[in-house]
Parts: sequence; C-alpha cells; structure tokens
Amino acid sequence: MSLAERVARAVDAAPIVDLHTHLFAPQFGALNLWGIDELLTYHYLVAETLRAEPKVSPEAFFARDKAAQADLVWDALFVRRSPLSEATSGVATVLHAFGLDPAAKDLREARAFFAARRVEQHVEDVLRLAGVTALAMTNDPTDPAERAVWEAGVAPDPRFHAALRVDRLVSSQDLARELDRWIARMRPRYLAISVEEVSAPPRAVLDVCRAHDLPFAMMIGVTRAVNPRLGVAGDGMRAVSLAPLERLAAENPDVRFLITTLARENTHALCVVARKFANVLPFGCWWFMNNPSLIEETTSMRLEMLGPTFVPQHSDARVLDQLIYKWRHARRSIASALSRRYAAMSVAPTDAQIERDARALLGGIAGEWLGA
Ligand code: FIX
Ligand code: ZN
Repeated sequence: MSLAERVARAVDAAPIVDLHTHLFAPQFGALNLWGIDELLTYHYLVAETLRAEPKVSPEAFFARDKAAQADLVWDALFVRRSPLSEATSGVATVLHAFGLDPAAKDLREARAFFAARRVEQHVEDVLRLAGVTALAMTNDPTDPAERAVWEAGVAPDPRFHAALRVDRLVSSQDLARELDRWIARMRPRYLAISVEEVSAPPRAVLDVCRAHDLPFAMMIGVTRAVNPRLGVAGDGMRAVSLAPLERLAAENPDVRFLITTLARENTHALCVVARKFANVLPFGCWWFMNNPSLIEETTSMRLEMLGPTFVPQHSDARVLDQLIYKWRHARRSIASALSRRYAAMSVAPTDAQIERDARALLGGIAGEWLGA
C-alpha cells in the first residue's frame, strides 16, 4: 500500500469531533434541518443560483415556497449545468451516499426517499456515514424559536453539544446575568462570536470563560449583509489585522481562544499568532475557505508551521445531511496535505504513528477543547 493510501485509510477511519455547526439535536424538532429541499435551499446554493440565473431576482426567488426554490436550484445548477462548485458537488455526494441518482432530472426520487425516513434513524445514519462522534451546535438565546425550546426544558442528544453564541447577546442590558443564566441552562462547551475586525469582547464574556474554564471562539473577517437582498446568503469577507488578537491572547493567558479566519489572506498570519500563543487554537477552514483547494493549502501551511497541534476542519453544516459531504471532502484534502508532510520526513512514519496523528487532528484535539 502506498503512503498516500495508508494516510487516506487512517484519516477515513478517524472519528470526527466537529467544533462548529449550525445543526440542532433532533430534540429541537423543526430546527433540525434535513432532506433534499433543505439541502438545495442552503444559502450557498441560493447565491450560486441567483448568480447563474440573473433574470430571477432575489425577491422573486424568496417569494417561492421552499420546494419551488429547490426545484429551481436543481434545474439551474444540476440539470442545465454541471455541479462543479463545492456546494453542488456536496449535494451530489450526499445523494450518492444514500444510493440516489445525482443526475436525476427532477427531485421526485429524492423527495420520496427522504419523506420515508424516520428522523431518529436518519440522525444515526448520517452521523455514521460522516464518521462524526460529537459536534457543537450554535446556540443563540436571542433567537425566539430556539429560546422557546430551551425554556421548555429540552435535553439534547449528548452528542450534540451546546456552544453559546453571543453576537447579539453582548448588547444585553445585564450581560453578566444573561451569560450566567444561559450557561446554567445550556451547559455550553464554549462561547463564540463572529466579527469583522478583532476587538476584545466585553469583560463579562472573558470573566465567565475564566470562571467556567470555557474556550472563547472568535470567527474573524465576516462582513454582514454586503448584499442584503440575498438575506443570510448576503454576507461577505474582509482580510483584517490580527494584531488585536495577539494583544488579547497576551493579556489573557488563562483563556483559551478558538480562532478561525474567513479571508485566505489571514491564514498565514493566524499560523504565526498560534506559534506565539499556545492559548490560540486555529480551527477549521471557515465558510469561503471550506473548499478542497483551500483546505489542502491551509492544512499544509498549518502542518508546516504548527505540526499536528491544530484542528484542520469544522463543517459549519446547517443541514444534517451536509455532514456526509463536508467531512468526506475535507478528509480527502486533509489526507493529501498530511501525506505530503509525511513524504518530506526523513524517516517514514509507521501505520501506528499515522493513525495517532490522524485521530488527534480529526477528533482528539477538538475533543479535548470541547470536553467531548
Ligand atoms: O457566523 C457563522 O457562524 C457563519 O458560519 C454563518 O453566519 C454563515 O452563514 C455560514 O453558515 C457559513 O457557512
Ligand atoms: Zn457558522
């Protein structure tokens, strides 16, 4: 077996701990999105469809019901064009994994398949097919629908860990009280915020991270609503200075920071910051970085500068079935980057060493930070 094949085998077998998703445990009911119409109305595909079909205005698209939107996406991106983008090829990967035809002319077969599925079994099948053993949700108590489920006393599947998202919470009147309340209710494994520029979070956020020994995740470089007509698909990206992150890590050596950056131009700078500060953990290739070419480039750069001491990927999945493609595709890119580094070693690694490293990168390190 070649080195590349040995590495691919170890990476494919390594259990995944997914540090960032927008998924919800099945106990959250309708918030748990799955099935072909949810897959096809994923905001990545909405943006790609509106680009491919400029005669369809965003307003006209969103006026359609979800099934009609999905039909349009399927026809525009899968029937009349080849599914060459990462998001379209991902849907094809999911369909193929369930034995469905990715080249179908319409959605009748796929809709019949998903309609016949029982959600509890579907969750088990997706986690098994993706090789995911634990994941973090994104939990925003200011969202009325989600808040209602927490206040009704939901007990999530233990594989679905809470992550307290504070983007909107930080503007609360009594932030410290709100943080204590939702940490007590959700038992989150970390707190998270997305920002364009890096700035220190409110003191109350770092205080609770210390008090509860919770990591603080900063997702850096997003510019919200650059095209508001696209709704959740309308966000953009900025390359920003990471100098404030250095100050934050230096001034808070007892706080662990999970960091991911949206701009390709920030990838190298984050590697340098992580070399300087052991309390900074780069995690994943976020959003516009979540493409095979950039995952391979980023993972190579991180291995060269950090060794196997980071988390190469998170899925950012919004629809349960996406775990299958986001992780199958990421495993290929990570294995490719890892193989190249092993080939550069003066002494070839043993299978046990390859397995050890793959398990650490795909789930071990993330599991330590998630407490999973
Ligand atoms: O801030 C975030 O968690 C982003 O990942 C989302 O806002 C974004 O819409 C997304 O899901 C990208 O994949
Ligand atoms: Zn996200």
